[in-house]
Amino acid sequence: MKDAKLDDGGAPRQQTTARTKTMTTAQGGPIADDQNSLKAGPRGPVLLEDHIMREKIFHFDHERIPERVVHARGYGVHGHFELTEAIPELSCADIFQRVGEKTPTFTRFSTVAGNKGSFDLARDVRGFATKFYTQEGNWDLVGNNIPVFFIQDAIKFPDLIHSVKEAPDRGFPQAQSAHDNFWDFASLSPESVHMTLWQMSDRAIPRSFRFMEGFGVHTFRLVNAEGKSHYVKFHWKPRQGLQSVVWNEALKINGADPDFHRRDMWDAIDAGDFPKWDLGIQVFDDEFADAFEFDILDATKLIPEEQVPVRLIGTLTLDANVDNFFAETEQVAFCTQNIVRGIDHTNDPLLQGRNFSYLDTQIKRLGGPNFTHIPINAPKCPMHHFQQDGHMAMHNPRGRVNYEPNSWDAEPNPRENPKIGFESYAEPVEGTKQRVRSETFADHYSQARQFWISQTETEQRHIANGFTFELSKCQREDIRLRMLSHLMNVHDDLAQMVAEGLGVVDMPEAATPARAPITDLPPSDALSILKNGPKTFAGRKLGLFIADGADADQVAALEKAFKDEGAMVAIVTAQIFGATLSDGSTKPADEKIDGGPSVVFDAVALVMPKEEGETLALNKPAQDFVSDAFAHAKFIAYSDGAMPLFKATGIADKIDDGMLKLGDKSAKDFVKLCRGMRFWERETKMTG
Ligand code: HDE
Repeated sequence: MKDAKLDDGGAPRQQTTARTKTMTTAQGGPIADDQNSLKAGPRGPVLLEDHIMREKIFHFDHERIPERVVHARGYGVHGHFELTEAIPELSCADIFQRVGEKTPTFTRFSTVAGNKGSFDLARDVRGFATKFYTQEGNWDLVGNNIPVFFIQDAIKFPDLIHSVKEAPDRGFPQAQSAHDNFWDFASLSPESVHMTLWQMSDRAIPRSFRFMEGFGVHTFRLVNAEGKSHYVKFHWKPRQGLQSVVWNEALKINGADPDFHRRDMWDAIDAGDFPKWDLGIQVFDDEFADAFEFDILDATKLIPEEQVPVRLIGTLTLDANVDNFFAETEQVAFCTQNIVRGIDHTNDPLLQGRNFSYLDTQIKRLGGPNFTHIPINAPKCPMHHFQQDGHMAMHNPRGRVNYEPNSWDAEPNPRENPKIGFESYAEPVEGTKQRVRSETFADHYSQARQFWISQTETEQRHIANGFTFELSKCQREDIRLRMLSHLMNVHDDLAQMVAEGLGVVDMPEAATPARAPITDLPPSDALSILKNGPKTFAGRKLGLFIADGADADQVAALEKAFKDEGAMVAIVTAQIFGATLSDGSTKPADEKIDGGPSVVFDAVALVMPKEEGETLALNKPAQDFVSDAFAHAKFIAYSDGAMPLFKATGIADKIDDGMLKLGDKSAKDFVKLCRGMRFWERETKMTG
């Protein structure tokens, strides 16, 4: 409604209705006019006395808090964890005791390198951090979507992050590792070679947060009521299956929809399609640890699932979007030190460093030690302690007792409780004080090779292309060659493919390994995305491009078949008002063609009469819709009328088994085809 006061400078403002509330200052004083500042006359200076304007602008000036130094761009969602298998024999953690019990959670997904306003589909590791509000305190599992890390010792973390983030002199490149500084650091730190293979793989360009795994990365401990400990690695297995996009697609998605991942999560939850992950544990003892080829304290190594199977013990369901992004997603503070009785740390030097870093960074980021008073961070179980005061103290104890021991018996007067209190695992520790790296951490290539040989050909091609792309962005040849010298120790095929991609004629000498790689580690299927893809098209999205005169039956059949599968369908047209179908009905559009390019869909269908196909053949966004879907190996259904568009984009004579002609085949046949996600065969016929 138009504001009367703005127009006539004094007429009464619109009446408040039962659903609106009187606007007030932060001090609670009702506000009569929020449009005009207090002035000395209509054209006179604004008066400093205007406490309403000053308060409003002062608050606005202080809206921002420092963004996270890493993982600045993220997206948080509420959910719950339900225990499906109790493990009292392994851990006395309260959360692991009663099958069927639900524990509330908050999960934040993130990219690592980009700033808060960067795009979602950067080639990057994704954070996967979950806070469990257990009845015995908060447990934060602060993991990533990749099970290994770049470095072995936390003291290298600032260097790693400085190298990948924008250069300090020029302030770019942003949200990407494709530059000299990162590859300089990586190639001078052979311990990061294994992780770079994961980072160059499609794991680093997930289709959605919903379709990726999560890993606690480090080895932790589970400790039972008798104080007995087992080692554990935590895994999140998505019920939705694994899926990624291709690199050329990622580049285009970032332009078409920089919020692609957060929008996907919001939309799925909003539609009631709640994503689920199973919590898996790999449990092992000292005997296994001693016999294992690598050091279980080395975060650049994983334990193949074939060697220690993943046991599923519970399910995480994400079922509610936040009410307020800042209050929840921005202010949530994960700390690896937040563990509960029954879970403990190990001597992994990366984990030990993290335990210092997270608490420290939260104090700066959230302005003081009372960030645990912010609702998203506060435990949901009772808590009593003598911590007091400080900035923004919200929970202030009553009464005179604020120290321990004391002889008062007034309530509340918290006391220690050895029966249920946290106890560190009684690990015998002894050693000489020295600044060293254990020799057991020295093998940097064997698991990189194992990762490589575990991939399908398509995935290997993508990894080699990833290295080629990134190293091609390095201006210094010596950096490119130094990285290549490491890849030569991983696998000849990889080194050759990258060398060819870069146009290297004289291969460098292979890097000298600190320890000879093991070359006979067997492949592990669990490391491949394509071997662990979804079995249905559920949760995916079809882009249905239609034009005036489109066959109403074909459109309806496609919509029905995909909805029955549990997939979403977005209608795309040349104009946002939609299209008039063959039966005279109007089909409203979800996207105009240039706002809904095929890169934001998992599969596409084109239904249009020939005349419209001819007009659209001259439309650049329509051409891109078709040629990108084809190049990105997507399944394509089409009516005859789309042929002029196919001709204009050069694919009319390349019709393949990933394309289905409606009429000859049904919408249901197309759904079946789409369950394969991509028609990878097509990719082998393309270069670049
Ligand atoms: Fe983090 N990391 N990290 N990290 N990390 C942060 O804490 C740090 C590491 C991870 O959604 C920071 O609250 C060090 C591994 C996630 O809010 C900071 C080291 C893994 C998130 C920090 C690591 C992670 C962070 C920045 C090397 C996977 C986002 C803001 C020893 C297991 C959490 C913050 C969220 C965030 C430090 C390495 C995961 C600075 C020193 C390995 C998912 O404290």
